[in-house]
Amino acid sequence: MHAKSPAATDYRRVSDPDALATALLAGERRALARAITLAESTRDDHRRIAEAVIDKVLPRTGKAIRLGITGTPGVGKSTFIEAFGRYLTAAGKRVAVLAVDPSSALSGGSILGDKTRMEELARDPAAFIRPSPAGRTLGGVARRTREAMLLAEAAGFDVVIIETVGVGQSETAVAEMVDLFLLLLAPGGGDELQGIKRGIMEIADLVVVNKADGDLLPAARLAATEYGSALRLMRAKLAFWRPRVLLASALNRDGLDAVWRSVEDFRKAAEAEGELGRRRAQQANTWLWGEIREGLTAAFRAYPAVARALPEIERRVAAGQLNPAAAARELLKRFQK
Ligand SMILES: Nc1nc2c(ncn2[C@@H]2O[C@H](COP(=O)(O)OP(=O)(O)OP(=O)(O)O)[C@@H](O)[C@H]2O)c(=O)[nH]1
Ligand SMILES: [Mg+2]
Repeated sequence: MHAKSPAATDYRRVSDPDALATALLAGERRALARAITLAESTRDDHRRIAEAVIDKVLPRTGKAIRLGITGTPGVGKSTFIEAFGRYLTAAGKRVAVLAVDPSSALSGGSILGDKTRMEELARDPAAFIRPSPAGRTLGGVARRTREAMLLAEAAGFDVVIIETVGVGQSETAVAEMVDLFLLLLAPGGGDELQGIKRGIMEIADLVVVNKADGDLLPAARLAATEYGSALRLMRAKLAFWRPRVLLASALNRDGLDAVWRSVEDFRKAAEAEGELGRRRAQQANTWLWGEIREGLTAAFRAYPAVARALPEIERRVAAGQLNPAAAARELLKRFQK
């Protein structure tokens, strides 16, 4: 498939937006990897190239199904994504897997870093796996993941899976960039034991109880029933969709087609209602304002008259000597001059 010409190019060095965009649109995975690396870079010149590439390919984005997957450590995310990813590529789809994990910068590790559990998918020519970008803020990590998602779509991936660990704030960030959100659970334990926050249940469009195999099968069935009742008691997030609870075994690769059918049902229902377009328009607006906030904050901090006064003002606010609202007004006045 990747015959002569792409192999002749070392995309790790390519910095011409036109060349990168062309190769990316042709589905060249190394060009995609390079474009994402540039988007993740902290260097301004790199980011400018990435932005130019994104500008060029933007009309070719938006066709993929964007799927968020979350679950607490050990529930089987890696195993499930490998199994589900292989199921999809066997069905002729191209699958990109990205991760949002702001904690990885601190721990040094990264979800999806454990390639061991996704060996097959990592070697699959129809799949593309990218670990979470390093970054100190969730905002920064989320922005880079959004850009990686657009780039992957332009490169022709039909399904973009965004993985996150179901323990922090990252689910909300992921919910703001996907079409549907899948919560992976393990049998038994109850939600407290599984460390699941109610808020995560509320944003789930699909709940999959994994490990429904062997000795765990009865417990998985019970958990599915319990979560089904819990979901029925919550107010519906969407008028056109009732969250579903499914059973699966990532290990035995069971139940994957039912998961995919639900994803497709969701998408069809959302499209019929015009909801998919609305959701994405809303997400684009949220993204726009996130960027504006980040850009303004950076400009504000760098502004000399602000930068000079900031340490002392922050100190006095912290010491309770200065009202934060008044302090902010004072700093904003300096910025506006
Ligand atoms: N019985 C059974 N075990 C499973 C299944 N899926 C995953 N496991 C096992 O559960 C353990 C954790 O699986 P992972 O896929 O690494 O889970 P994870 O959610 O990616 O974990 P973290 O990356 O630590 O967050 C492994 O020992 C898997 O073999 C399943 O469907 N059935
Ligand atoms: Mg994992």
